[in-house]
Amino acid sequence: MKKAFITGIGGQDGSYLAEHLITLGYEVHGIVRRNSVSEQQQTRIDHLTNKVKVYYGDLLDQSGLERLLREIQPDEIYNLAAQSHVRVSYDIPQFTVQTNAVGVLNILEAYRSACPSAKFYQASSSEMFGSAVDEDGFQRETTPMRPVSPYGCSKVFGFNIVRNYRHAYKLHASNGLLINREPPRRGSNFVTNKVVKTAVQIKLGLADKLELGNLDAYRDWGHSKDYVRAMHLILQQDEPNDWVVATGETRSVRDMCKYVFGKLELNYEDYVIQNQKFLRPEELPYLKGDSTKIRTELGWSPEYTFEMMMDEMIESWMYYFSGSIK
Ligand code: F7E
Repeated sequence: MKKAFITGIGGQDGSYLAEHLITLGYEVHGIVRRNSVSEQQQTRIDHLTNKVKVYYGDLLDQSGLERLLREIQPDEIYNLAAQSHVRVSYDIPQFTVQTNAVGVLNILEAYRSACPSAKFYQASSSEMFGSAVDEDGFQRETTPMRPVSPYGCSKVFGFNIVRNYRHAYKLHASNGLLINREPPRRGSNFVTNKVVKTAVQIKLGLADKLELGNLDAYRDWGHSKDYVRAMHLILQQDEPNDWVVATGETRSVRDMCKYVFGKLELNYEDYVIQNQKFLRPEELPYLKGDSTKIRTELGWSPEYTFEMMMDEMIESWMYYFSGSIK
């Protein structure tokens, strides 16, 4: 039985990845950060309680990571833990950089010392491309990195230190450069779930407006379940590498509002207003990933369309607020 160790197992990708690995027969271990409301730490993995081994851990606590890796001796390590909110990275820039940059170095050091023959996956991000777009409108493995947030800058360090350790210490350490992943388990302060949750509340008479930031930002939105399959696939290769994982389609926040409100037989223009507080000091205006490399070399492709994913989120919030699927 293969063993996997997941940092950020309580997050959206971590929880879907744990489910995926369990179905493949893995023994799954993971860490969650301690906070004062313990019920909130494992809500996304409550249904896996007897199937995963969860420990307290933190990317900033290298000795704790090293001890766990030494005890568990995993075959695969997935580093998904991060301060993952881009706008919030402006509020807590030092914590973001400590966790997302120095934290990667910490787990790499623990891995190198405790179980160097394991394979390592780093959750890199399309935010690393920032304002750089190739002439054909896509971002791909060769696109320059010009991040536009403390989050993006911290992820660039994580990406590069993984490559550095791969070459310097001959470690099987890979980067997945993932574009936005949006399942129903997404935090509701990210735009997709915020739009769907509030639109459903409006439909049910529980809210009367939706306050957003920039409606004209374009993103390439895929489903986390498709992306965790890619993470696992990346670690099944003989050689480590870097891979962009994306749907290749882009839509604006406005397009998404139009779709979600339309599905609920509402006109988004009657409810959506802009609030300055959701604007970012510097915005990444446009994202569209080219995942040709992983599609052609590893045979990955997404199963969810944008519409399937948004419909799933609408159903999930409908069920949450009204107890029935309408
Ligand atoms: O914003 C705009 C906002 O916060 C998407 C993370 O997983 O993907 C994610 O980062 C867009 C931005 O995700 C609101 O300005 C408008 O242009 O859902 P988001 P993100 O910043 O793209 C990347 C790949 C990651 O790696 C990150 O970890 O939507 N937007 N109005 C808004 N965004 C939010 N959150 N809230 C609004 O009210």
